[in-house]
Amino acid sequence: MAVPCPAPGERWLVVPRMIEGALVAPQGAVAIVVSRYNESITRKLLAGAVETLLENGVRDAQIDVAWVPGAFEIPLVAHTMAHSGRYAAVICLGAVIRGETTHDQHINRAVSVGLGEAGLHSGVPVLFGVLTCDNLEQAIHRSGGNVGNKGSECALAALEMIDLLAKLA
Ligand code: INI
Repeated sequence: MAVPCPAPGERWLVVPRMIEGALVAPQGAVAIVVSRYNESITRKLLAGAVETLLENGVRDAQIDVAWVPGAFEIPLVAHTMAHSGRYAAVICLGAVIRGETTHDQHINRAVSVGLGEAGLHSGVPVLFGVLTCDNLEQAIHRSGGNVGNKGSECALAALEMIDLLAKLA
């Protein structure tokens, strides 16, 4: 039997058990890996992530920030931090901007696969806050401009995932 999903505000006819993470401050520490390449953008992603964590009750002493040269280096450090047993989540921030060659495609593929594996193999949420843009304007819009701040978005996703995994444990 197909069970229709109600619109927001409508009642469910059946009530499955819903499990969701809440935006609560975690007990443990949160790691942030951020790349220096396109630093004018990545600093804004970092500010967005840190501000959002603090706004949600995370203390500054619970946040460790590791800087890497470029986005390509993020997965190794994310993998190391995720497997260290010291962090409840690893937020990864970077900005890859398309150039004249296919270099960006190789970086983006390596980063997305690497971060996915780091999360799955460690069991620790690894958040993908690496912008993959056609130009600088797109990156500006996504780092605190009119399309939000990907760092802030990842911070919220990190808190939600930490709480969800705790509930599933
Ligand atoms: N790194 C980035 O983070 N963003 C980019 O746009 C970028 N581009 O365009 O080249 C970039 N390159 C550096 C790369 O991530 C490595 O740091 C470098 O290749 C050394 O491994």
